[in-house]
Amino acid sequence: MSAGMSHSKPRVAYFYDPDVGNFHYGPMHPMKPHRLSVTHSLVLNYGLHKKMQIFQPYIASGPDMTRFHSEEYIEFLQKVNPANIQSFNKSLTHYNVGAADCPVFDGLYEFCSRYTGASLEAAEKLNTEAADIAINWSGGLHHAKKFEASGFCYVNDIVVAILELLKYHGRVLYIDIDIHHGDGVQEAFYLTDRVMTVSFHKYGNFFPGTGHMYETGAGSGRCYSVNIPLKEGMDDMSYEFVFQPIMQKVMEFYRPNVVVLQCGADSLSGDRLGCFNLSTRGHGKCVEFMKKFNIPLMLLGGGGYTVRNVARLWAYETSICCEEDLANELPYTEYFEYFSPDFTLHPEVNPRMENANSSAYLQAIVETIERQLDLLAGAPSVQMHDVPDGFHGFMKNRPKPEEDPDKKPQLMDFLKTEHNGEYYDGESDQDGEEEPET
Ligand code: EL8
Ligand code: ZN
Repeated sequence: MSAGMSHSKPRVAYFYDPDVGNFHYGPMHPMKPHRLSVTHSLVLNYGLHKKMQIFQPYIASGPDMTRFHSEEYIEFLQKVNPANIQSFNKSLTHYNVGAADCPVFDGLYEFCSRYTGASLEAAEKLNTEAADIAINWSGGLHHAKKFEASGFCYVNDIVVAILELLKYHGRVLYIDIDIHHGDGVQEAFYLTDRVMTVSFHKYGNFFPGTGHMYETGAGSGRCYSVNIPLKEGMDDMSYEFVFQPIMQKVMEFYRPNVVVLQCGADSLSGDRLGCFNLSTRGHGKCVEFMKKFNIPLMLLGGGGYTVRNVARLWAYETSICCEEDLANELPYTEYFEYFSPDFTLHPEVNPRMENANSSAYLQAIVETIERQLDLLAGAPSVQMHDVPDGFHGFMKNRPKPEEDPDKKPQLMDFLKTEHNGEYYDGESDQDGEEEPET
């Protein structure tokens, strides 16, 4: 970051597409892109737009997406729509689209282009050192796989953005604090030491069923996937107890050149689909902790199904990046009634919620993970290779960064080429949870 010796505030690039909140997964569906409009209204009415650069983001193309996803899958997403769905029966099943979790809705492909384009341009801002922190709350859709949709996620904007970061950064650290395991990102980079993935999540009878602490990577990626499986009821103190020592050790041992933090808001107390008990301040402490390392940082959204709390959290975490204190009394916005009856930024957590994570359990997890990290024989010696020409196709007319042979590695040799479940137990333990109270 450009802080240098005298403490200057980090340069924040914030991406917001005014149309992205108008897409709709369908009646009753818990994923509501409208939450992004509510978030943005708080950001504006707190005056945070004066403290950062706001960009209407690039709209990703098919070729941008097929840097990770298969061409057949992206072509399918481009073609399918509610009017022609009946002529895609086989493909719908094949690509896991059309059922309750990943429905076909009006503008589906356009929605994917917008949230993915924002994450891609956020990566470009960090690559060209035009910003110290880049924020895209519409991104963070961490379940999407190379060949299929999963868990409300169709295109994995995180993987696409990390591939862009790898053009100029030897080592990328991905951290996931969504309550669900970041399986799509872990799978994409499971075989490489160029990306370390660290996921804190609910594990046990919970979607997607992966994320056991013994999923540690394979081949060149052995030890570079880190999973912290947690039980229901995680509160601020417990979360800090595991997050800070583990991330401190990861930073010392892996020495990443850039950090991507998925800030899924479904780990907050009271989330419609979640079962943790974090406060906005407790969740935000993870952002504060990672920001302190003064390494280029990308913040992405993710899950989050109690809309008023998603907006509160992401507005608050935007303020942390801008180093601006926000009053607990919310400013008036067109969505003011969402925040009744308290109209405050920091809602109370559930004082009666039991924390199933005992101190002994958490201590054992930290010790196990620290032993895994001790196996890291220092930061990987990352050989830089020329990037194949095709990777400069993104935003062609943008100035190409100066040609620096030390900055452009080979990207594709580590992507999982097989879509196989060999590292997982095959079927994810799709939880049989009842549909939440609406
Ligand atoms: C629920 C899977 C979890 O409700 C997806 O849980 C997590 C995505 C995430 C739930 C529901 C779930 N799906 N990742 O945050 O970080 C297990 N799906 C659901 C879908 C449609 C729906 C209601 C629930 O609306 C209906 F189709 F019923 F109208
Ligand atoms: Zn989630």
